[in-house]
Amino acid sequence: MAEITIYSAVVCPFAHRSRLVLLEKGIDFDLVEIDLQNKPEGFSEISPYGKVPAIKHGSERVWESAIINEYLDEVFPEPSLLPKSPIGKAQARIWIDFANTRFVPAYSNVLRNPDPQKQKEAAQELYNHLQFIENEGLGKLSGEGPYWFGESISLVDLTFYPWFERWPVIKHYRGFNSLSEFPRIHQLKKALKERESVKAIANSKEFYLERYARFAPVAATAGK
Ligand SMILES: N[C@@H](CCC(=O)N[C@@H](CS)C(=O)NCC(=O)O)C(=O)O
Repeated sequence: MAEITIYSAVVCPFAHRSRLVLLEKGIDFDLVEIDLQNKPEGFSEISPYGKVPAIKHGSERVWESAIINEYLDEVFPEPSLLPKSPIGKAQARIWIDFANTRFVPAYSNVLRNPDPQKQKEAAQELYNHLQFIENEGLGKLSGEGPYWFGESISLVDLTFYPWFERWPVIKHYRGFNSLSEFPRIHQLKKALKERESVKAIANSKEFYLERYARFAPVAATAGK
C-alpha cells in the first residue's frame, strides 16, 4: 500500500490539480476513483464535505485541493513547488486564492449558469480575469517564463492547468475565446502540456465535450 491514498474523480478539475502535484513530486500513491453520482458508503468519513479530492496519509486526512497541495509540498519537500522567499510564497498564495475565488467561479458560471444574461456577465468577468493574469500575474512575475514564476513550475501553474485543459468546453458550448489571444497564458499552457505529469493523465478534448455535454442545453451562447 502506498503512503498516500487520493480519492479522485477523473472529470474533476480540483482532483486533477492534486494528482498533478503527486506526479510532479514522484510521490507513490494509490488512487481511488469515486463515482460522484453514487458515492461509496462511508466516504464522508474520509472527505467530510463529501467532495473529491481528499487524501489519506497514514491515519490523517486532508481535503480541499489547495490545502492538499500545500500539505504535499511540505511533507514531500523535493522538488519544491513554492517559491522560497516569504514574498514569493505570498504571491503564490495570492494567485492560488485568485484561482479559487475569482477565476474558477467565473469559468463555472459561463458554463453552468442557466440565465443567459448572468452567463454573459460571467464571460466578461472571465475575460477580465484572463487579462489580469496576463498583465498583473505573468506579466510581472514570470519574466521570460514559461511558468508563473519563470523557469520553475509551481503550485500556481498546477492550480490553473486543469481549467486550461478544459478550455475547449467553454469554447465549444459557449463560443468563448481561445486562450491563444493571450501570449503569456498561451506560452504557459503550451509548456505545461509538455510536462510528463500532465501528459500522463491528460484527457482529450472529445472526452471533456462528452462529459460536459449535459450543460450544453443550459442556455444560449455567452460569447466573448
Ligand atoms: N473546493 C474544493 C472543490 C472540490 C469539488 O467541488 N469537487 C467536486 C467534483 S469536481 C465534488 O466532489 N463534488 C461532489 C459533491 O459536491 O457532491 C476543492 O478545491 O477541493
